[in-house]
Amino acid sequence: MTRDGAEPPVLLSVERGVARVTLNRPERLNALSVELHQRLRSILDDIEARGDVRVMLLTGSGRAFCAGQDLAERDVESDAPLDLGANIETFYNPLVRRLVALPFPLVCAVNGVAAGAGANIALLADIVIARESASFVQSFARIGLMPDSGGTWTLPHLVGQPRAMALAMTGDPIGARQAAEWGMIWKAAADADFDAEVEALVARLAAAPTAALVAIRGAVRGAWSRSLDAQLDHERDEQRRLGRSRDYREGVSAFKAKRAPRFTGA
Ligand code: T3D
Repeated sequence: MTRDGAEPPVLLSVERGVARVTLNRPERLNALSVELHQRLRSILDDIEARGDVRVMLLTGSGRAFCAGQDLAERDVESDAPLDLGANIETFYNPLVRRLVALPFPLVCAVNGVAAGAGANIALLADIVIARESASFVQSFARIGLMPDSGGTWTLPHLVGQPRAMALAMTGDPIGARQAAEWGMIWKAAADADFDAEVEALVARLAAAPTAALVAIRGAVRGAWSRSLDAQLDHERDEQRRLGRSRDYREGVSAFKAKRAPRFTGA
């Protein structure tokens, strides 16, 4: 609860290396208000600073993941000047840049509809798992906008230009199962199994060699803009760095001793 007794717009709990971040405005389908952005930013500050987080789980309260920008905050009835670019520069772009550079993996558990910036934020995660009944909606063109939050970059990389273009131009929803078949997300889980699958996934990642997972993210994302030759150099440099980590020593020792590794993330 906040000081005035209202529920905070984003909830945080940290347990056994898992930071659970829950967008929490269910009556507005977790739409992104200024207050929510500010709270999310301070939560990211907190979980990056504390040093015991090995994976971040982002999900939503209620029946939606996130419906994008809170349109109730947009006064289109008056003649007041509107500068959406300023809002993007202040909130969305810093958020996107931050989420793809977290020092631990990011899992998005898409529990329901993800629309507008909500969809594109979800698609930034290292692993996206969605309830089978969830959907993704590039709803921007329905209100006279184009995709933001990296959507015009992420979507064509994930599903190719023809599908990205049609999704963005029509604003038609795509169901989780179809999204998984198209390679837009990792997995659509049956609604009944969703919570258990998410828990198993984040527990597994929290016990994984964190530095290696972050290096994997950097290499895979970086490959979109590097040549094979440059990628080979990148792999060599990163492998050199990881080869000096305690987790590498632990992984090989555990393999030789035929026991489960105990990675610490270092
Ligand atoms: O502005 C800038 O800074 C630029 C940045 C833009 C980034 C963006 O994200 S732009 C895109 C903004 N988002 C949208 O356009 C999506 C709007 N919402 C929808 O299209 C639909 O609500 C959904 C497809 C997400 C879900 O549809 P449905 O039928 O399941 O639910 P609903 O009945 O439409 O919504 C339920 C309630 O949530 C409803 O309120 P009510 O009538 O019960 O009082 C609805 O108004 C509210 N709601 C849903 N989305 C938003 C919202 N309220 C404010 N902002 C929303 N984005």
